[in-house]
Amino acid sequence: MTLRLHGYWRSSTSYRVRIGLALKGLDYAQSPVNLLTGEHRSESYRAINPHGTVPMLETDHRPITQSLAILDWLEATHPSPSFLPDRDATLCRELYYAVATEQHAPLNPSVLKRLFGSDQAAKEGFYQFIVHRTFAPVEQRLAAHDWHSRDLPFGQPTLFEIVLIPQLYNARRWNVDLADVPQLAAIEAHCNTLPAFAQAHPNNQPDAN
Ligand SMILES: N[C@@H](CCC(=O)N[C@@H](CS)C(=O)NCC(=O)O)C(=O)O
Repeated sequence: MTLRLHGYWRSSTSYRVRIGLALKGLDYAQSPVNLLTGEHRSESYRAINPHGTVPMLETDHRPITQSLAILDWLEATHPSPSFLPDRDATLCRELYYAVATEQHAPLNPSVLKRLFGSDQAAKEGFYQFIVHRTFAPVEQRLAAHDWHSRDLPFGQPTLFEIVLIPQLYNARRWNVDLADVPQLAAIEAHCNTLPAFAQAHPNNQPDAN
């Protein structure tokens, strides 16, 4: 199978997919799409991906857009190791849906620009508000959860970590104070020691600068 990922090094949704591909042990080529110069809005890119977003994964059959659909496809076509735990899969889904949908969507650069123009302070304030609104309840759910292992709430990397780690990376870039989410910070520290997460890290991508 030939796979080609169209993504951007700092895009958190591209980062999700890179972690997923690495956890499944899959090789893939990369075609960087520069979000800063607007390559994702070009006619040629939109002809294949009308959403005009990254990531997009080209497969032998058809291109797939939307990071969660790509991760679902990876799970369906390469079931082992699974992205979901045997136990507590519903809690795992609850947590990753919260981070992926409630946190990521309103923090997209195009949304921030539309709301706040070039007012960086207003963007940062909004960013910090949205991050805390999502992370605080996730942290509480984790405190009440019987962790499957010392380092990971579900005993293995799951869709929760795949979605969480890129959002923590972004939160740090936006100067969000993460002192009140120590469990999330500990999960991040652990994941960053794992080869799949290190390989997928933005700094290790061909278009990183
Ligand atoms: N729901 C989509 C969101 C994709 C998305 O918003 N990607 C961002 C980068 S993280 C993007 O391409 N933004 C371009 C823009 O906002 O113009 C997914 O999960 O793939």
